Order: sequence, then structure tokens, then C-alpha cells
Amino acid sequence: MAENEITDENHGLQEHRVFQPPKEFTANAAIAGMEAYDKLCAEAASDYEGFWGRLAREHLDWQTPFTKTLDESNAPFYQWFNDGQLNASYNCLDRNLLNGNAEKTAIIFEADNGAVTNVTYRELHQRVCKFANGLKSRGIRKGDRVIIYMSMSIEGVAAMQACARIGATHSVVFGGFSAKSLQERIIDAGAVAVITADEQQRGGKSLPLKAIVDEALALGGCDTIKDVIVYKRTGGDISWNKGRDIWLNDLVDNQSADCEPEWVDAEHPLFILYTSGSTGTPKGVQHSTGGFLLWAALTMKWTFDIKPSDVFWCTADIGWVTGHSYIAYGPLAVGATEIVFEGVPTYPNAGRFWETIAKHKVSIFYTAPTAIRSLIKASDVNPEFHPQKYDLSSLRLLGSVGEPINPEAWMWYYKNVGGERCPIVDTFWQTETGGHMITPLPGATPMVPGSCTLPLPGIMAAIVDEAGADVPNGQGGILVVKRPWPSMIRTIWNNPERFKTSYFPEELGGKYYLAGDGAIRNKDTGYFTITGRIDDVLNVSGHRMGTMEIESALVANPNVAEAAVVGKPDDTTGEAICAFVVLKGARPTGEEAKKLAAELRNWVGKEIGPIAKPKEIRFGDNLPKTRSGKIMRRLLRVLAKGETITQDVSTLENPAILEQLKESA
Ligand code: 6R9
Repeated sequence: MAENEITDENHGLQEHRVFQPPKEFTANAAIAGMEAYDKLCAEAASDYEGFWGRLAREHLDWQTPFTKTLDESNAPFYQWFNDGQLNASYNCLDRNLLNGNAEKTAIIFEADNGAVTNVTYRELHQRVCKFANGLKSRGIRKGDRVIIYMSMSIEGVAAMQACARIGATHSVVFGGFSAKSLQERIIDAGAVAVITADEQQRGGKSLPLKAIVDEALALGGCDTIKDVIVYKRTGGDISWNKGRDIWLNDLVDNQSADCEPEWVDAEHPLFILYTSGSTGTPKGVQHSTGGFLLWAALTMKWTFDIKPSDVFWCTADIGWVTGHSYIAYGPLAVGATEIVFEGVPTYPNAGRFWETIAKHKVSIFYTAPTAIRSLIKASDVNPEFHPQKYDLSSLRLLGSVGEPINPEAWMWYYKNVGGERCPIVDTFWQTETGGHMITPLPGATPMVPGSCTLPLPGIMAAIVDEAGADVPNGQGGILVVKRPWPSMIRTIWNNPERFKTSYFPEELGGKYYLAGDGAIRNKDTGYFTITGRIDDVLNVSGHRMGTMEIESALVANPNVAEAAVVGKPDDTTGEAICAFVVLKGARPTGEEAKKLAAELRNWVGKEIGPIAKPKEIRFGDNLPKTRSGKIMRRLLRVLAKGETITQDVSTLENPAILEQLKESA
């Protein structure tokens, strides 16, 4: 592999290594070489609508063809392909029965305990049809919202597909969220049903799901819910509400295995997925059917270069957007064979990923930097679980998603997992973007560790200053997208105003999509490097979390007077949550502080979910504030890092407080 230096001194990461895509890869790639990439970019630049219209016709099956590609008349509520009609489940399933994939394995389910279940496209189609008919038998109809609170399973994917088949809008809630978070989402979505499992199986343990649904509904306000559909995963004890609860088996047993898809307009909401913003409650990101599905299918081909013989494995959970685009829809839309993995990377040991790749001859592997970093550590401690101890020769492409990948982790992944023969696609995107935005193309783009390189063809990504003016390469700024694209967020469910102000702020002219990340482009190559969120959103193990949400959870505790949450860099999780807390009573110290900190951690776990528990809690008599009462978060960030404050603190009302906040409980 050629490893030649580039000269730029101004790159955000001072990274000089360049890795060319392997020639053999380029020879068979969907986008073969930079000329092919440039050609697509030029096509998009010269005829933007024609470009997307062509792709939407080529990659999706339409029941009613669209005649208008992009409608900007009600910007920023853009509409794509909207006089066309289609069905997402038809495009993922029926289409594969018609094009010779009926007996091909659609899903290889790898259970927590290593048991394997395969389903073909024909079987999956039958299951989804029965499921869809079951939903209809309960009166669930097009436009209804259905909450899915399930762990990784074939049934989880089938539930999403079944909703899509009947035109119901699903909203998957990650199984690690608390009853309260679930209740809030049920209420905001006005959902009519919850699909769940008795329990989930993770890392050798059974964890409750149905019990949390019961708790959520008992919190009140969920009167729209008529049905709770329960998939029996473990057979563990659960309580039962007759008339409301129904076993999935009983729901589908006598249903027909045929279900005519509900043809919906391209703009029909396929799903709502809640994600964290910088203020207030989570936002219900609404995605369309046509644009979203086009993107899921197209990026499977462009970014993952998917071929009929590939075994594709995305390790995300269906509770996150990555699991929507690259488990539930994308792989099926292109007729791929994919792994659905129930477990965790470290059970029964830290070799689980590598063993699973060898076992199923995975050829494309897509995971998060946080997993890579934790497995680097684990294999340092116990060399038995080093990837090189496993046969990973089936791999031909690696991917990374969720947070910036640091160059050392990139190099380790490249050498030890990819055997220096697999390109790595470092895919930058967001819940709101529906799929990849800025990423190398594996058969075209020379790779630089730590850089997501260049936007996909047709994605008008740019870096601007706070007034919306372009900044030159080599200078950091705000990442925006200047033109609408098919898979973009359509609105925030129940809150179109918040959609406008969050993503199309007036300060930037109201026309650019604001990603919420900072970025810098390399002076010579124009490559993008993401420098991190510019708002109050944290990224902990690739999970998005708003500091405000955690602060609200903390102050909801009867002992807490005030709280401020900041992120601090963490070797494994990327960022860690550090909370500064003022109690109503006296500032605790020693053992008492430890005890209270543990209580508050559990409290946040209950309020939001275990993923939001602060790693560190510090108590003070007060927080550092300006004379006008504003909390000085930038000082808290310095303290959280354990660094000395060198900034000017003369505007502080109470500089003495900084001393107290140096120590964690
Ligand atoms: C897909 C997903 C989105 C935020 C995004 C950014 C960060 C994701 C990244 C990346 C650098 C990458 N992010 N991928 N940062 N390089 N390859 O993760 O969606 O959960 O909405 O998070 O994650 O900060 O704004 P989501």
C-alpha cells in the first residue's frame, strides 16, 4: 500500500499520511476513481434536480412515478418526489422476491449467546406481511404512530418494516432509555401502540423491556395507546394487562402472509426518531419515505460499494439512526445479506466482534470509534483477543460512524482489523441527515486518518462564519449544507418553528442547513475534518445527549438546587459527562459526597436512561457565574479537564468557588 506524505501544515489534525484505495477495489467499485466521483459532482452541479430525479428513478421502485423532483415553494419545508407514490417495505422485500433474491439470506441473526437464525427474503417478506396484517387487525392505520421499544432482533426489523408496509409512522426508542423518556416520546408522538419484548438479552443478562413499558404507561398521559404488542424473547416473568397487551405470536398466528402494501406519497413520514438538541426536550426528527429510502439504498452502493456476495454488518442498534438507515432499510433495499447482532462487543469476551466476523465471513464491517477504542484497550490487556488472532480475511471494507475517529484508532483499525487491505469509510452524518453526508468513497477517495474527506456527490457542504459567509480552506468554521438533499429532516414532529430556528437560522440567511458541528477544510485537498459540536450537545460513546436534558434531570431531584453539565475528553467514550451540582442543603464532602453522587447518578439513570449517567459529579456551594448570573460553562470545561484556569476571571461574581469545584466526589 502506497503511503506518501502530503505537504499541508494547516490540517486540523496535522495528519500527513495518505492511503490510496487498493487498485483491486477500484477496479470493481460502484464509483471507480476520483474521475467518476468528479463526474457525478459535475452532473449534480449542472442539473441538480435532474441528477436526483435520475437517481430516484434508478434506485427505487415507484408505484406512481413522480413528475416533480424538488418543491422549494415552502422552504425550508422542502418536498422531494412528492407526486410520486411508493412503499418502503415493497422496495425492501417484494422487490427482492421479483429480482431473484427470494431464497437469498436477508438476515443472519446472531444472538447474545451465539445462537444463529437465518431468514431468507421470502421468509422475511412473509413475516412482515403477517405482522402488518396483525397491526391492521388492531385497527392500526396509515398515519398512526407506533412506538417500537425492542432490542436487536429479526422481530425489531420486521416491526419497522410492518409499520412501513401499512403506512404507519414508527418511532423506535432505544432500549436503554428509561420509563420516563419512553413516556415523553409516546406522548409527543401521540402513538397508538407500543411494540416491545418481554425482556432483552445483553451480555449474558436478561434486562426488562415490557416492565419499563408498563411503568411508562403508568406514569400517565399515554391515553392514545390502545395496544401493547409483546414479542416473547426470554420467557421471563412479566405482568399482563388483559385487553391491552397481546403476544406477538397470537397477533400474527392466523394472519395471511400476503399484505398489499399501502402506497404512500413520497413525503409520507416513514419515521420519527427522537434525538437530543441543545435546548429543552428531545426533538422528534421526521423523515420522509421517498427521500430517506433513496439515500439508504444509494449510500449502500456508493459508500459501502455493496455487491451481491457481501455479508454486511453494521453493529449499531435499531434505536439509533444508524440502525434505521444501515440495518432496517438500506441493506434490505439493495438485497444484501446482513448480520443483526443482539449482544455486546465484550461478551463472552472482547474477541466477540472478530469471532463473529470470522464465523459469518463478514465482508463489510461498520462500527463506532468508541467500540474500536475499547477493543484496543481490551486486546492490550489480553492479547488473546487481538483481532490478528482471528481469521478476518473475509473483510474487504471497514466503516466508522458516530464521532470523530482519532488517527491512532484509525491506524489500529486499518492495520489490525483490515489487514492494510481494506479501505476505511469514516462516515460523517447525523440523525437529521438520514444517511452519509461526508465520507470517503472506498474505490475513489485517498484516505487521511481522522478526516471524513469529501461530501457525497450532490451534497453542497461548506464551512461558513457566524454571518454565513464562506471561510477559506485552512480556517475553521461552521458546517452547513447549502442546498436541500433528498434524505434531509423534514420537520420536528409537533414543532415546525423549532425545526426552522434549529436548522435554518436567520443569522445564516435562513437558507443553509446548520449541522451543529464545527469543521475545517484542508488547504490543499479541501478535505473536511469535523472539530466537534458547536452547541450544547455531547457525544458519549457515539450517543447524542443534550447537556440541558441532563441538567433538567438533575434539578428535578428534590436535593438539587442547581446543576451545570459539561463534557470532558475521555479516552474510551470520546466525551464523558461531568456534572457540577449545588445542593439545597450544605455542600457534602468525603463519604457523604460519594454517597450523594451515587444517588444522583442513579437518579439520572431513572430520569433519562443509564447512558446519561454522569461519569463525574462535583459539588459546590455555588457555580461560577458572571455578575448578571450567567453560568460560565467554559470555565467548568477547563475544570472538568483538570486543567488550571488561565482565562480572565475578573467578570466572575464569585471566583472563590472555582477552588471547590476542582475535586470530584
Ligand atoms: C450518525 C450519527 C450526529 C453527530 C454529528 C457529529 C457526530 C457522527 C461522525 C461524527 C465526526 C464522524 N459524528 N459521525 N463526527 N466524524 N464520522 O451518529 O447520528 O447520533 O445524530 O449524531 O455525531 O457531531 O453531529 P447522531
